[in-house]
Amino acid sequence: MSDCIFCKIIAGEIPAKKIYEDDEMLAFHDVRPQAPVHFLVIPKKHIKSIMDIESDDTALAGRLLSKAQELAKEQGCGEKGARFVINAKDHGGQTVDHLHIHVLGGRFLNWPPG
Ligand code: DGP
Repeated sequence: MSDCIFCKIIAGEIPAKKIYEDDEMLAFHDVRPQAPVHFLVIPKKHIKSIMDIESDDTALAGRLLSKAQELAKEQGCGEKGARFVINAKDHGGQTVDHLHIHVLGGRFLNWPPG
């Protein structure tokens, strides 16, 4: 989508610190990190939110989750763990309307988030 920040990152129109890329997904560091490790895993397909995933997208969603886990381990979170977050729509605190998994780690994270 032409007005989507994450689609612009995928297209290379906005720079990002990428940590992984393949034909269907991209992972990059969050511009406003909330923990020593904070990156996002996104599909290249523009899906607005987890609320908009359709049956054709479920295998892709599984691969996004699997890659998030793999990258979390690569970023040093394998032993102590990490938090995997998907904000959805207004009440979920989603600010960028392109599906993304936050992966946060490198410090203890309180729960509930508030
Ligand atoms: P959410 O609130 O779940 O929609 O989180 C969106 C995240 O995206 C937020 O933590 C900041 C991050 N973000 C927004 N714009 C950019 C950008 O241009 N580059 C990068 N790397 N991250 C961005």
